[in-house]
Amino acid sequence: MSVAGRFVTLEGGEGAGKTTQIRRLAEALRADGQDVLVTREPGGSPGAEEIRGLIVSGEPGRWDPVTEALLLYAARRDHLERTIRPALAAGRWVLCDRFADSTMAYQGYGHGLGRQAVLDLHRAAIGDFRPDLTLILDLPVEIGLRRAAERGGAGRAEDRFERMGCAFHQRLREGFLDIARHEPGRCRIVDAARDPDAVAADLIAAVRSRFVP
Ligand code: T5A
Repeated sequence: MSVAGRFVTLEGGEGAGKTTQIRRLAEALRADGQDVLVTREPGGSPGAEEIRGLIVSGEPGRWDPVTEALLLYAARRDHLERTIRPALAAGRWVLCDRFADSTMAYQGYGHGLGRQAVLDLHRAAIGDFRPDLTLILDLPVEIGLRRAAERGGAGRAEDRFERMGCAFHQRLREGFLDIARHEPGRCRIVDAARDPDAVAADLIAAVRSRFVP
């Protein structure tokens, strides 16, 4: 495979399996000889991890949507400048558990901020920076929320978004699908309701087919 750094993001709703799958994808790419960094949002740099605590804990209505989006983009800029760009410049592959599409889906579609407001914020905070490839793990809302609950979702310190109700989660699922319709060249939708091995095989194949000549 190429030695150039690549930026690949995994996206999806609650309990979609991003954390499970990003580890497997990293293992497969390392076996291909790539130097891989796994990171996450919100977070991924010391400053952004501090901001994460403000975003993922507390009452669901703690922040209005604009404030929430500003916090997310403050964390994202720090993550980009301190972690992602240096790794890409060093030729590493960066696999990121959530990135800007989560803000579009959760705040733009889920909380009703709208596409244009999120696009404007994106441009102001990080310009035209975009992933090379985005893998969207899609599954019915009830399956994802059940998985998150079984893992110990409700009552966790970080369950603020899981408690936002089914209608919210349905809007953000539609939001992720709409993002893929707007950018079919960058986004791949993967059926995440299947067993982990089947999902992993699709994700690894999607990455190899996108980057291997
Ligand atoms: N947020 C984030 C925004 O609102 N806007 C933004 O811009 C950003 C970046 C934190 C929260 O922040 C919000 C969204 C989030 O609510 P997070 O830390 O990624 O983001 O939190 P979650 O998405 O809630 O992470 P989860 O851990 O719930 O989901 P994952 O990582 O998708 O799922 P995973 O791998 O932990 O799996 C969940 C459970 O399901 C099982 C696993 O073993 C685990 O128990 N599982 C499966 N079971 C059956 N079949 C499969 N295929 C399975 N895959 C996993």
